[in-house]
Amino acid sequence: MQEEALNAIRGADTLEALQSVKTQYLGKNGLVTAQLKTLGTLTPDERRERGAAINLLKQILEAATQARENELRQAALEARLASEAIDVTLPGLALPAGGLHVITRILYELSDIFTSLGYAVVEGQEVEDETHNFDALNMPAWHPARDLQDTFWLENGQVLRTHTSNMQIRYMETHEPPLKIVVPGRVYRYEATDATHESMFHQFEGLVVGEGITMADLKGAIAEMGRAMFGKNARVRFQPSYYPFVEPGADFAIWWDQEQRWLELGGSGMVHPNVFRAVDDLREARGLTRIYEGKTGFAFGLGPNRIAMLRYGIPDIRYFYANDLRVLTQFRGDL
Ligand code: FA5
Repeated sequence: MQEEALNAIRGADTLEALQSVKTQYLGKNGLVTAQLKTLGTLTPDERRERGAAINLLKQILEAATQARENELRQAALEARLASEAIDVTLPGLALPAGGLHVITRILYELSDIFTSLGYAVVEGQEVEDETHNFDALNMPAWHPARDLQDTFWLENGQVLRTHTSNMQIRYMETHEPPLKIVVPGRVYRYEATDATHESMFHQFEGLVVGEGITMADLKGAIAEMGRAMFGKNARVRFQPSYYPFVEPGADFAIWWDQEQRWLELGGSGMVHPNVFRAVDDLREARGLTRIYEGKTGFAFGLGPNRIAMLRYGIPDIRYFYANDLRVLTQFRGDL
């Protein structure tokens, strides 16, 4: 029986199997216990001899059970350690990380350039009234220039701003000169979309107001921006153009040396006296001093989409806003 019991103990490959073998031999109704119970029928001499043998068997089986139990526990521990081991040399799981939109990065880049020139960056509302989007910018309702920018009208008579120039008015209305601001933001136009026109796009506006500001200051600011964005050989070109809120007005282009071509970027000019007058009217209505009449200033507005398209070779403006990750992740950059 000893041989058979030892085999069963050594062959038990789980703690549960071992427990049932132990019960089978050493339990209250087990085989070894049953043998002890037979001792009563023997003579005292036989009982002593037989009793000693059975106790020895019991001790051997208990020791073997304990040993097997230790083995099984050790093996289970090792298996667990092995399965939970961390191999620090394995490559990590690549978690998908977001990134800044390519237009956001251009707007940050432009804002950084002008911040370093002492400009403040301000943002403004996209739902605007006619006064700030048109009237105060020298575009009264009868003015043909109103048709230059097709407009999304809201049911309450407000508009989705057609340009960031609304912030010229909003800022001057509540701040005194001298001032230097830039305005990155979204604008909206009710027009058919094509490769270079979207109904929602971005603009980047600049406004400087003080005493004795001239066209040379405007040119200097645009040239500084050009060099910071397109390298030290960048040059600026101005061509006469018409915007109701500036006089004189000019479109500007920057020489992109690397590509040996001019980049038409936007419009600019000297702030029209009618704009200063309208701002003073708005200030007066708020109980603030008339302070802009007689001041001088320049303003510009450009399209960052165009910069991004040319710089990164993006052929269609609609890619920027179609939320196609195959396009956007190519320009993710660092966070
Ligand atoms: C304006 O919006 C003026 N507010 C700019 C300005 C500011 C002039 C200050 C003078 C002083 P314009 O409509 O040309 O001007 O638009 C400016 C730039 O926005 C354009 O050069 C172009 O780059 C971009 N743009 C205009 N319409 C669209 C469009 N539908 N889709 C994408 N970009 C556009």
